[in-house]
Amino acid sequence: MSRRRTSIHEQCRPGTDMAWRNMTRWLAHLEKEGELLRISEPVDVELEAGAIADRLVKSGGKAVIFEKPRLPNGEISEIPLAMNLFGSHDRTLRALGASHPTEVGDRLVALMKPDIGGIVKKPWTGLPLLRDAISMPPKKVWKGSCQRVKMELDVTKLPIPKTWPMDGGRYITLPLVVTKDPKSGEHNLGMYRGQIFGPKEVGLHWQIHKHGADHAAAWPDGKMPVAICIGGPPELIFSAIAPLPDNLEEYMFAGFLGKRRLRITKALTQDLMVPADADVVIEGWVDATKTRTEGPFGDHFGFYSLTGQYPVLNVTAVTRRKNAVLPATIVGQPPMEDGYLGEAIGKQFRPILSFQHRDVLDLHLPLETGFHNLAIVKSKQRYPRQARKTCLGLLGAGQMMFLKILIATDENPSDLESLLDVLNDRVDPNSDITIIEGMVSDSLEPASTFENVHSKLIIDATKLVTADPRSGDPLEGSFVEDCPPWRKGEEDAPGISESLVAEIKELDGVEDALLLRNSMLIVTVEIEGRPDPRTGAQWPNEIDAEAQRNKINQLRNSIWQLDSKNSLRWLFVTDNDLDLHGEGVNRRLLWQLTSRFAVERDFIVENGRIFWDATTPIPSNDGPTPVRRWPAITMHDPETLQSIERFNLPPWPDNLVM
Ligand SMILES: [Mn+2]
Repeated sequence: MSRRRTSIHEQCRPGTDMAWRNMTRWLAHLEKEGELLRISEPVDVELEAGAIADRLVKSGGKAVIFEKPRLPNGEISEIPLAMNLFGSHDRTLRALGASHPTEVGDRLVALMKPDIGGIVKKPWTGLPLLRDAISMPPKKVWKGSCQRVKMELDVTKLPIPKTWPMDGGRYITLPLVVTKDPKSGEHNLGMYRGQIFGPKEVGLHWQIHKHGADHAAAWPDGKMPVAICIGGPPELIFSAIAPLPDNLEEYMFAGFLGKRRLRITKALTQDLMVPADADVVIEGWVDATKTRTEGPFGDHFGFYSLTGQYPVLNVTAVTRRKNAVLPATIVGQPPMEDGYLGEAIGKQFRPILSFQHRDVLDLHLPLETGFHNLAIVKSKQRYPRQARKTCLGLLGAGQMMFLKILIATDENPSDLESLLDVLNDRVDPNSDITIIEGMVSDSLEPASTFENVHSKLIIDATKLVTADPRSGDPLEGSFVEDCPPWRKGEEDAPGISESLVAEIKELDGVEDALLLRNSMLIVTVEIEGRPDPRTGAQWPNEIDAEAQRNKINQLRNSIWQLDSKNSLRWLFVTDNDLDLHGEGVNRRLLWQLTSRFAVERDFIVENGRIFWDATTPIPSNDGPTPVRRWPAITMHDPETLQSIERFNLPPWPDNLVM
């Protein structure tokens, strides 16, 4: 590499061989491209900044830098706050230093390929090889720019936002949490939100499934060193959220992404190495045996994640770069910035996924469903039921263990219309549905019957291959399995008529109905005592819950009765807060039908028909399956929405809930 000094702008061209190296360069690039909104008048870090960022991301707008973030005590922070830095497809791609959506994954696969013969024979050798392939050890430097300014021991002075009105406090939303393995000393970088409890205390929300929690569980008694780094080059932020195997260090991956060894330096008060170019570093220790109530927090499913017990970081140093900027994000009802981040990461890792799961041809995790609720999988389908096997394999791949619904298709998985077609034409409820009970779920999944445990639904909407027993062309010595002709593609799939839909609309309790395809109906209802979207429901209400169950059952039975030919194969019921004929209804449908729904409670197959209840469940103990406390939906206060009108912002899109 040439040592010639180049100007910042020269270094900031997207798609070149350059890494961003620090946050300043990324911001300079955004500014040059006209994608950075500077707000120089004071903006409250509590609620205002988040609402502005939300409006910008929802309208496909610019990144924003708040030059004078106003702290809750009225002081102006000495550090600017930056939000929506990655809030579009194109911006995430450039932040990754990539010029096309699978560049990173292609580079990784290329590194692994020399031994491709061995991997095909012994696929389990792939992971260590991935680690060897990325032989980019971080580079230790004596002085990190992240330690240039030593700050007062008071994290409340940082411009950390509170993004939603019912949040338990202010949260670090893009934290890079550094932990290390007590035995090997290997470092991990993970993104676990940090709740500001006080000047020297930060809550650490590492979920039980995360690598940081694994380190904590292995830590011997005593003070475990932990650092929360904020900012730094985008490649560092991406490496913290990338779905890396536990044996691949994020520091190495950051070097790989940036095509240059990551600079790290010794923390000042803890035995840890931290990224030298982070904007802010909060050092401290954790007693892994002690916890405190953390939450609630308006989260990426569009719900407040409820309170839970999590460990606390006891702060021993706060340092920063000279021109530090503190990046933050807001999560909530999609589309949100984390959706774009997740989508970009998903695409970039697709080649690796296909390398390890060789039957996966394509995969779509719609950002409208918060990623973990739904995966649409296009699989190789050479032998009978191969797609089902592929789906099961995916459930073992990293974060995909959290998926609730998997749909296998032969069509383009990103095309929602074609998805509806195949669900209508190629799903026989009697034989294309697989439910796996009692599996791992995300701690943030509110609909699951139990925290961290739920059932999974696999829907096989693929064409039948010739060797399938249903194809009618049995293999020697095998039998034919019953299969309706439409499932074989021999005739059009049966459905119901518009006049039947009109009759259904007249039924007691039906507010509105929409026929998505000829065998797929969605019905909205009013549920008395439904948890208020603004507050949620903490405690069981057995009377309302029973009335809800009765109403839904009655409705189901009446509709089934009207459809005497069993031609309605999909019946979805949801609350009447969804306008079935409004603009953008499909995106909202994806969110609503998957987020208020638990497979173990709300899914019934009877007489070749599927019933899917996506009404907000009322907490209850007495029903056939319990319903936990229900979280509030993230919504801005009317006063906040009013106060941000003083800025010249693009309008809210009109297909949103709030
Ligand atoms: Mn890790």
